[in-house]
Amino acid sequence: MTDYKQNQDPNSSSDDVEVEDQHSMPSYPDENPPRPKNKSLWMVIIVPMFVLVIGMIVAAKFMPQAEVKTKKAVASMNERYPGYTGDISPSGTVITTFLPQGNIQFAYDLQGLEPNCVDCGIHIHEGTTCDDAEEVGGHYYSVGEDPWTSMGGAVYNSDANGEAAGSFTLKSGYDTCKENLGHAVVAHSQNGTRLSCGILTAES
Ligand SMILES: [Cu+2]
Repeated sequence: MTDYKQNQDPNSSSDDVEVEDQHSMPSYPDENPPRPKNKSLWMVIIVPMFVLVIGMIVAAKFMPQAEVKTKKAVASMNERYPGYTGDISPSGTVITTFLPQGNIQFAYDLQGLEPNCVDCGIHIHEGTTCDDAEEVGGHYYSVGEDPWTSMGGAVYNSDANGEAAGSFTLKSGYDTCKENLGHAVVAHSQNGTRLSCGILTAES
């Protein structure tokens, strides 16, 4: 019987060569860094900041309008034009509204006018008084051509009872309430005579 002895030769180990191949440098991917943190920084800070700035710009655009309390001015037309001694005694109210597009909406509700006055004038004048005819002046505008004309639509038409109610819209160039406050509104007769006068005041 052959006794097989296990060959346990310690020198026979051929795995003795240790592979010291860990010299390869850890590679740093410098060329295309993914930078995930920077990207989220954009999303978290820059984008909301951008939205905030846009929001503030939009808000600022609407702020001046909110700052002006009133966009309407009213005039009581009960006073006779200074120096007018005729027998027409108009009364009533004018309401001017200053629209965002730079237009003035001019609404009137008048009584005591000449009956059946056709395309009779009613205007905002330069003057800021109804006490002195010399100071009421001409029409109040800054655009090239006078808009306070029948062509411009600045008229009223009264009925058989001498009443007139309606409105027209025009552009005078003075499109804010502030610019118009204190100015005189004048209602004219069919022949252009200045009949009544009222000062534009802020609507309460
Ligand atoms: Cu006039």
